[in-house]
Parts: sequence; C-alpha cells; structure tokens
Amino acid sequence: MEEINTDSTQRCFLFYSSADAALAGILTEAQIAAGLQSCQAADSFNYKTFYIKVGLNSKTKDQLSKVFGILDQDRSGFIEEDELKLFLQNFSASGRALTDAETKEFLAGDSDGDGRIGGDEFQALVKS
Ligand SMILES: [Ca+2]
Repeated sequence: MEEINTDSTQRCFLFYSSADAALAGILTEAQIAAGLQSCQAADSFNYKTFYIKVGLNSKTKDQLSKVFGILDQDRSGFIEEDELKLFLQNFSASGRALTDAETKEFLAGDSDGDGRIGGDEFQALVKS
C-alpha cells in the first residue's frame, strides 16, 4: 500500500512541474507540430489554417476556455497584442514571434474593436 501511495505522489509532482504540459494535455504533439509547420516562414501565419491544423476547431467550449486561459498569460481576461505576438510560444517554446502584419491580421478577430481578443471572440475565431 505504501509503495502505491508514494508512486502516485511522485506522478502528481511530475505533472505539476512540467511547464509545457498545459496545452500538451489538450492537443497532441503531432497536431502542434503540424500547426507550427504550417507557419514556419515569416508572414505565413494564418489563424484559420493554424486552428484547423492543431485541431482547435474540433474542441469543446470548455476545452477552448482552457486554451484561452493559457494564451491569456497575464490573466487579464483578454489576449492583448503582446500576447498575440508570442502566441506560437504557447504551443512550443521554440515557436517564433508573429510579425507585426500577422499580429494585425490576427486582431481582425477583435469584433468589438477594443484592441484585444476576449473569450467570446476567441471562440468565434476558432470556429470561423
Ligand atoms: Ca491578457
């Protein structure tokens, strides 16, 4: 009995100490790789293509809320321009920063014009 308890404690520790586990628990490695592959060159990022490649378009509202919470790094309730720019780094630490043009295009999903992406706007973008 004692051995089993020790084992599960260690597993919990490993889970919580793995910094990049958050999105990995929702998306597969292959999906993340396919998404990053689709936008390797500067100015080739297209959010619609990317969301489909990583499989976000087939996720539930709850799963997308979790993803949104990860992308909203400062927990402000919105994905601001600086968070959009580093969007790819949530999928892989080696992801590149988006160019200014790509970031601006991404902000086209800001339907209420406040200069940032809210939770509802994110859900709408993914499903568009
Ligand atoms: Ca934010």
